[in-house]
Amino acid sequence: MLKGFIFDLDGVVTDSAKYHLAAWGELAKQLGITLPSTANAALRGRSRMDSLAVILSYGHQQNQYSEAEKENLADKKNQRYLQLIANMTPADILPGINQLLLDAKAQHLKLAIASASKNAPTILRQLKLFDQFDAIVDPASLHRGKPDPEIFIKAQHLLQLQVNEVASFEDASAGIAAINAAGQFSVGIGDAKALAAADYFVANTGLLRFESVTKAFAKWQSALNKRGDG
Ligand code: B16
Ligand code: MG
Repeated sequence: MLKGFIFDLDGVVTDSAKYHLAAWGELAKQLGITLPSTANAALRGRSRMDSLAVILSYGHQQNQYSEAEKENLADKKNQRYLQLIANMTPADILPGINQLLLDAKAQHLKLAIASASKNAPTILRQLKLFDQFDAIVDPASLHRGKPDPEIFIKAQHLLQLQVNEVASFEDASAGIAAINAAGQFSVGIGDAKALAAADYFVANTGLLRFESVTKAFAKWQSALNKRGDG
């Protein structure tokens, strides 16, 4: 039985990617690096330090800085990012998400956030959603990033639920891989090709319906039961 939803934040609850990209773009400019048009997709769901590595690689500068200097660069980007997200409001919640949360709450589902972002609590407060969630995984507590399943397993444990009792939502292919590796029901939102491995898919959050997700979950669950591993 479905008892919980686990959400990625950026690209699922809100579009913080545009602020990440703007802040990285400013840092890149200061370093004399031009970001390619593929940068947004490349940065999606990656940790802060992994994102910096991608930015530096665009300028062939990955070997030019000490670890301490890299920490400083990442910190500089984060300070700018914090300035940008300070302007976020509930209007920045992606379409369909408020209704989905309301419907899930009405059915007494527990809710968690599984985001790679250390700024997730700040963003949720800006969106006035912080109190809606029963658990927010602290990414600093993790050993491995997505596509490793660790963050989704942790969120499920924080909700005190079993693997066949949760549905997890992601916009990044590495996120869907992480959910699938955790053995959870995966909901992909965005690019059909990139998210082909998802158990259930919609092109954007505005198309998410609580009933459709629960129906697809029930189908997945009964297929698991038939196979004997549900
Ligand atoms: P921070 P998600 C991810 O969020 C973003 O997609 C990614 O671009 C960002 O680098 C990462 O969080 C870390 O964010 O610098 O705020 O700790 O998609 O996992 O919700
Ligand atoms: Mg995301």
